[in-house]
Amino acid sequence: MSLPDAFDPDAPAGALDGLFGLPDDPEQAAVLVMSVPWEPTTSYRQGTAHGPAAIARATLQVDLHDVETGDPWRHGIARVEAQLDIEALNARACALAEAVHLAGGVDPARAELVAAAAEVDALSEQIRDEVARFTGACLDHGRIPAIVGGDHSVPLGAMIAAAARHPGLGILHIDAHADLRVAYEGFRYSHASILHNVLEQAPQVGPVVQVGLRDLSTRERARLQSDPKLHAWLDAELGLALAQGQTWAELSAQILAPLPDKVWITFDIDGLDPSLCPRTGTPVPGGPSWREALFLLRALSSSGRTIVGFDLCEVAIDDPDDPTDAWDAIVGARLLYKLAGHALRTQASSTEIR
Ligand SMILES: [Mn+2]
Repeated sequence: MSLPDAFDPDAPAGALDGLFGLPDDPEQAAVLVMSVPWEPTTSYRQGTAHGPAAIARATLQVDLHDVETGDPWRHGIARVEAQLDIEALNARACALAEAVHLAGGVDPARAELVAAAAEVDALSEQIRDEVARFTGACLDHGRIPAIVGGDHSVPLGAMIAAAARHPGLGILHIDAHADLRVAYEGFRYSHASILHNVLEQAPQVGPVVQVGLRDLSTRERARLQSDPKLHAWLDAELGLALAQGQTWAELSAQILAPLPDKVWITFDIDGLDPSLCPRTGTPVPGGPSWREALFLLRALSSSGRTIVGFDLCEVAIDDPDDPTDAWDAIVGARLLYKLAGHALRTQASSTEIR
């Protein structure tokens, strides 16, 4: 797969171009991106449903040569439309969820809240199945699937589909939260439950490596200590090790050690230092810096493992019509390009990408 020779990677992107100013041609692209503007279970602060469109706009000012991964653009990065009207489903689900959020969760004595949460769960299963269909089709055709959320409930179907095709699949999960809650506010498919749901609904998933965790419930902490699939790196532990003189390179090697040959990356932007994502739904102080996160990705893509696909969730902006409200999307667009570049680096022939 390659672009026409006439394409100039240094030319300014036009407003009508696809992601990163590249032709939006899924037939010719190695990385296929599905936008999933979905956020009904966002419990604190909304705006991540604007994430995919804001990221897409911000990609137009990303330089296409990447000093770490080479020239990912040569392999093509194109959007694929969902077969569902996700915006309409999201509007419906958010309207249903609003009363639940206002009540602080589902009160079992209030039948209307129980019914609303059940309907949100059913809509969430439609999203899960559509994301699984897309991911499975990408993998079956030798492409790299990339899911852009939306809240962090979005990529459940992706990890189900990827694990079905790669039994034992490892998950690299970057997040401030463990996302191991058994439902949250009464929503089974909550952003706070994604890893619990992955472990429950994708039993073929192997080791799950979690990085940057700094906001845990008591039960989540207990599960981290008891579930043999989970390899969690609390941000406090990482900070302590760095303060005591361990290097990030040493820590990165230890972090990645449990991962098998095939890896899915699930990246919640709130895992990063919140100066990089101030508008995300549930920001928490601390977390890896930009450089640390990119080093970890580089260590992974240099390790001989294959990144089979990835998702990027929880990038949010407040006002999609305000061009100055773009910082989080700028970070998200650059992270999307880095993720694509590192995934390609593990799959493309070494003569093309070093
Ligand atoms: Mn999170």
